[in-house]
Amino acid sequence: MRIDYQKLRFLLSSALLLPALACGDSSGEEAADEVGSESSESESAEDESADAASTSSSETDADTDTDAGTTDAGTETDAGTETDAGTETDAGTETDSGTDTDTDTDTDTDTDTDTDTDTDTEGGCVPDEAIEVTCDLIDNDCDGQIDDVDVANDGICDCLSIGILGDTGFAPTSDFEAWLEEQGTSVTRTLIVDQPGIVDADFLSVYDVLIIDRIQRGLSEDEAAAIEAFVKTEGRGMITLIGYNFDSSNPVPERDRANTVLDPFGLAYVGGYLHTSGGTTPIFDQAHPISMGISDVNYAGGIAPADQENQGSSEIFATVAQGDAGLAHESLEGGRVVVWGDEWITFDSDWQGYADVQSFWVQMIGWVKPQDFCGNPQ
Ligand SMILES: [Ca+2]
Ligand SMILES: [Ca+2]
Ligand SMILES: [Ca+2]
Repeated sequence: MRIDYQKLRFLLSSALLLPALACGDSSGEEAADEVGSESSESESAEDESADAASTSSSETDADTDTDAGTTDAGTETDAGTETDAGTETDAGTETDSGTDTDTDTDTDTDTDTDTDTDTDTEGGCVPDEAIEVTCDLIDNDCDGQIDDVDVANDGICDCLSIGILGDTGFAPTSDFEAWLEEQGTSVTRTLIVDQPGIVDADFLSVYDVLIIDRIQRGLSEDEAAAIEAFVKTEGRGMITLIGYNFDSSNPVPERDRANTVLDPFGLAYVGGYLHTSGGTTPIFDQAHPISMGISDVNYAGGIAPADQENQGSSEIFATVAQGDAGLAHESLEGGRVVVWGDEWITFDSDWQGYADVQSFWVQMIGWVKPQDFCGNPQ
């Protein structure tokens, strides 16, 4: 179910840039039909009378304005229609009415235009759900946000598909993944160490948000480029975490492995390990949407994030005494990346005794998720 839905989203991603597409399509079809009927059908008396009837029923000033440019064309058409006028003189006399009839046909187009105007005013669709509950790339409740589904009102969009790359850290994290799913999301963790080249556009296409956990190997250039496109071109989001730098079981420091993911964005974990003597509570920027209202979150040592190229815009939203702890980056193209200098916020142990861990995740995901999809209702 989720995979089909994501592929649908992938195919329709360009179309989604037009929020009112559904209604726009229908009016477009009607307009096309009308054009076809004008050009292909002779104007029988029946048509004229029908059009005349529609004339009397649709009275719009806008018609007059819009038709001003097309009335001449309509009159020319009538010149050809004088055949019909010849058939029935009186009716021909009313050919003027017929002229109006053509105008009426244009009027129908105008009526569609009016519909479009209503579209703009009323949100562009007919609601079929009072509160949106269906992840189908349609704005079912016509509030201007596609798939802003959050049945439990927990602040995390139920339509999000989250992919986690890499292993868990040294401590259990089952609560974290279970919690993400309890919020309505779908979550898939992929261990990449024995799967070279697994990260490509097709692999990523099913995800809206990517979380880089304790990454076991560096990504290839092609893999990193796929993630770059995932964020920059597709407008999707990524959150990176970093574990203990001195991983004796792997010759390449985790920092360098994680930086293969961040390098295309000009971002990096920099410097050595920030020791915090077991754990500290960062200072959170209360003005940033990620960290607003957040204070009680553990930071148990890690590596500082940095923006080294200023490709887009970056803000440090959390610091510890030893250095920066959290960085929020928005690419020039709009896709977003959060770089967090630790991974303990995924540990079950951190989910006990720290009041704001869950809210922190809600706000990180809400900020980093695609901006044209899956609104954040609250
Ligand atoms: Ca909606
Ligand atoms: Ca929907
Ligand atoms: Ca939810």
